[in-house]
Amino acid sequence: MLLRILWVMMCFPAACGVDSSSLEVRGAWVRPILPTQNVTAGYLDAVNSGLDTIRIIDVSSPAFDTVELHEMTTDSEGVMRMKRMGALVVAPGDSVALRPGGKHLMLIGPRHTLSEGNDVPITLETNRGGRVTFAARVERRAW
Ligand SMILES: [Cu+2]
Repeated sequence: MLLRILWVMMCFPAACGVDSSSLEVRGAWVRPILPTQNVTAGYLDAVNSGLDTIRIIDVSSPAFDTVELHEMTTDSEGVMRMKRMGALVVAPGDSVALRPGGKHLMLIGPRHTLSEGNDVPITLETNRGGRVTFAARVERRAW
């Protein structure tokens, strides 16, 4: 209830729609950052339990300088490349999986050390100005 009240206080009435409350994030995790790199990837399921299409247009985290929505694609020479997505679209009653080898969050420029077991706060922003904040656990997984 408190979260609900805070939510109402944080956004403009006209911008707060069905989409934000019907967007749910499940199973979020982030790969540990290798000492030689300043980027890592995050994965999750974005679930839309509402009646309207949700477009996730921006992602941010206080733990990183930048967070981008990326997708793995295969170019004309058969090489896998990462491409930035303009938006992540979740159809009503549907879900979108961000997984290794596919769509993912690209977390760029860590602002502090992240160890396994830490939680990374991440915020998704939708096209209606709604926001969903969740914690992604730093985990070492084979795939
Ligand atoms: Cu990427």
